[in-house]
Amino acid sequence: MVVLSKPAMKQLSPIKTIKPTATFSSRIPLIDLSKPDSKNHLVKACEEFGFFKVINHGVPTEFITSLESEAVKFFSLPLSEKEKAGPPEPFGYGNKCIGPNGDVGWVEYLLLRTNPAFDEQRFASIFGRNLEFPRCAVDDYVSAVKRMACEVLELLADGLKIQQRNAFSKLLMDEQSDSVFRVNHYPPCPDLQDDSTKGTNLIGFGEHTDPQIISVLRSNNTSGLQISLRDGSWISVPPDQNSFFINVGDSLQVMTNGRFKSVRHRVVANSLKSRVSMIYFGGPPLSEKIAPLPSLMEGEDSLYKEFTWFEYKKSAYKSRLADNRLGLFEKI
Ligand code: GA4
Repeated sequence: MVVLSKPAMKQLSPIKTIKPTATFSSRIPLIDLSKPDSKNHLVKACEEFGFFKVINHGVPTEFITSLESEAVKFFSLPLSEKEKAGPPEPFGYGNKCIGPNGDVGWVEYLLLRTNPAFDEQRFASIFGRNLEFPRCAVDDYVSAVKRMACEVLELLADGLKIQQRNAFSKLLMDEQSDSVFRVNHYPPCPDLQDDSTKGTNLIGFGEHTDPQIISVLRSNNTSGLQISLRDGSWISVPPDQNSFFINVGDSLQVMTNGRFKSVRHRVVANSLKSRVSMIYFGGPPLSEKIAPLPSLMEGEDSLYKEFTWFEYKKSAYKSRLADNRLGLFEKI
């Protein structure tokens, strides 16, 4: 007799491998936030790449180094300790499994809410399970990064000549903003020796776009992040621990009626070094209607059906990582 475990395990696909063919690119837009013309460069970067690197960002170095060293400490704990903060539903500690639908990667992570309005749930998944993770280090880091994300969004609104400078940033500033913070650890991947896998690397985090408005990523000096260009080719992003990398998310694509494109990206595990990254995903309140800003339409029709962030998120959590989530919301 076959006994099925209860609840039945979701079918997990094996972790994919990839030939390390993408080349490092110097084409990635570099935005110096201290320069007066940065708004125009920002708009161009969002149109052409949906991705750029930011320097002179104003995030204090001590917030960055302190959170990174806490993350390294946490990921060095025995698995049984880390698992006290899991499984991620969706918040908490996760190992290899990403999201609820069978995606896997060579990664372990902590996923947290950032919003004090959800304080109960925010750290419950971690502190409630008796695990120490430095709440104030997360708060200091996230508030500084959120401030920078809002500055970028305001410069973008200026660059797009939107009258209301805070048209995008107010969604992140809202008390109910549904933003998320993620700390990822990609251990060095084992040497793959089978005939079919020799010379390949494991996928750390499979290709996807971020559903939110904007994502702000910072990593240690280990490579791994790759972005997809408009022609579908992939390039490797040279790591830079002193800078931030910013992604346009699906919601910003919709709010600009497709003028900005959310960027497909993925992480390939490194065979020699650990990669630690921290990402702030700035999202709107759940009840917010996500629609093109009227001033950006200039007589055009919206490319998208009307939906709220709650509806988009619900549908995202039914999808697989690599799916084109916006497809369901495009007008035909
Ligand atoms: C991708 C961006 C963020 O990391 C994330 C991810 C989320 C998760 O890991 O729980 C999702 C993924 C992300 C999009 C589709 C769904 C949900 C895993 C997944 C398969 C936290 C997010 O907001 O969306």
